[in-house]
Amino acid sequence: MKHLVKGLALAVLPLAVSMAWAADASKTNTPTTTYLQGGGSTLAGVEMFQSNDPDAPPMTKAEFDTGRQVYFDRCAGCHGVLRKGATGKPLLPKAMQKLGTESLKIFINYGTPGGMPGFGTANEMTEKEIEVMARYIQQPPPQPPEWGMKEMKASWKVLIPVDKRPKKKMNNINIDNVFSVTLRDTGEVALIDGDTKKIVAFLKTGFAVHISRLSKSGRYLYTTGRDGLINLIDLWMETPATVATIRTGSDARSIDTSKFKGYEDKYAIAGTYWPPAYVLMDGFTLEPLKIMSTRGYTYDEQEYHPEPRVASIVSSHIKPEFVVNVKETGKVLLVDYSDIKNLKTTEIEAERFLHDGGWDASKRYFMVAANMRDTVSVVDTKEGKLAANVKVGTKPHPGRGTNWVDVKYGPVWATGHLGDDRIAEIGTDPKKHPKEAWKVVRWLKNHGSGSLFLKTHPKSHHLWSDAPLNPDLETRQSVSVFDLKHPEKPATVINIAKIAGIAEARVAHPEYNANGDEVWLSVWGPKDKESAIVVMDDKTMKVKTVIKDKRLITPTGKFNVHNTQYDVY
Ligand code: DHE
Repeated sequence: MKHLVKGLALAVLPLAVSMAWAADASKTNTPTTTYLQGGGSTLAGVEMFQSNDPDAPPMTKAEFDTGRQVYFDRCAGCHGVLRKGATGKPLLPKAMQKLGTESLKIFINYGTPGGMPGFGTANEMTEKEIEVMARYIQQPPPQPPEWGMKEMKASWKVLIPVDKRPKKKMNNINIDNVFSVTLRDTGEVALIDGDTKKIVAFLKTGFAVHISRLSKSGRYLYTTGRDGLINLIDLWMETPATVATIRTGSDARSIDTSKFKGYEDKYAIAGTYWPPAYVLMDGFTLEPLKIMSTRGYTYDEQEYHPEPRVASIVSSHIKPEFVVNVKETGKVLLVDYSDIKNLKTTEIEAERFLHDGGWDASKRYFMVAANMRDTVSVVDTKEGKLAANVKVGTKPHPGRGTNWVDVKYGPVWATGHLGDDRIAEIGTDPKKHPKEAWKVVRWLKNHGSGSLFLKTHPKSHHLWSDAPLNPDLETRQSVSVFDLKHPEKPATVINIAKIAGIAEARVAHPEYNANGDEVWLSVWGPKDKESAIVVMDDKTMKVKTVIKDKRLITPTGKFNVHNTQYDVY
């Protein structure tokens, strides 16, 4: 049986990667699911879903609705709303029908060697839900509604107008060292004072907030939920609170704000997975100003793609530009916000499928992972063109990556990988180190594959790297710490979950404090069990504090105000 699973998986879905294993299980625990768990139905007298594909297996309307919700929560991030594939393989009806319900159930239950989790073996889906999903993906994908200016304006709320906000900082918090922590499964962020380690506020946000970003001034914090809900949080208030919200679409991952001189805090930009677009907004109120679709042609095959999703966005410090990465077309857009009525964009052919990335230390070059092509694309934002496509390891996943000066090769930016246990150091100084520029100059060995994030800091000579998606428990609970003065030495491996005294958790997303002498790590437990944040002393690699609170549920990303504001990583 094991062989059959492996064989099928290798043949059909070898590259599918999903991180949706952590999706909110309660979302599927609807009355519909309870009905589904109740066992098979004879379907007599049950309202059926009217599929327009005669070859698709029958489903009741209730089963179809469950399938749609589960697909959105757990599958769409990797396979796409229209199922044309990206990080995961395409799941188009004809190919799925060819495989048939029984084979599909095996994939969903056991996962694939390429990285798709076993939703059955991990207790993420019941047997009945797996059976429903196996039939659901043989149906033509339903297209969610569009979301234009009318819908955005209707969703837009200014809770505290600009003239009613404080004129100066009203609290005693050192906001430079506040951490905004994603509480993935409660739809909240926790703001934690990095000096005192006390929780300042829990703020309601969108569903499974993806990232937090800071305005240039450091006063405003922006979050985006996977459901497209943006929160604008004012850190100057006595207790920091949300002052405006808007829904920019129904599926989203990215947000940033204008950082060029003269435009500080003026504009915000949010990218959406659905509808595939980005929207420019007033930075102080979130009023939507302009929506730009990203539908179009892939850079290489010049095939029309109906769903080119906006992945990472960064904000230039050297030009009035946002860098917008379009996943499925493999294009990087430099969006000039100096005149948004006559918007100019530079469209750069990079690689597919663009995902996450960050600046090199000079903040001229943007480094972005095209994870399914094992490539890091380097964009020269000064010249407005592609500097290089660098081949790295299997499925690079840098987060924003991290920068340091290699003892031999000069300035480098680095990424870890989902698909192997190496960290690739890429030379980033074409002036002083032209031979090393845009080449992998050194490989470091992480304690395992399944790495998502890594960090060092200009004041540190340590590099911290996680492996939260590794199948081995001990590995995903641990981090590697490298001594960058001696890169030839193996890393020190520390089990962070053990330090927190939490058995059932994975450890993710190292983030430095503003001073660069502490590293914060998320001990990310299941949503009904304990989680924690562990604060490590960077120099001694010993624990400083374990932050626990019963409201600290499923912490994942952590964003230090200072480091995020100035793009220090
Ligand atoms: Fe992320 C960054 C997309 C799953 C935690 N993630 C990003 C970015 C994108 C993205 C496009 C870059 C945003 C930017 O910089 O503007 N992530 C996706 C997905 O499509 C995917 C694979 C599946 C999904 O359905 O969302 C996915 N991501 C996850 C998780 O399961 C993680 C581990 C836990 C969670 O909170 O959901 C996760 N992603 C993060 C974090 C960042 C991120 C913490 C920001 C890293 C940083 O330091 O900037």
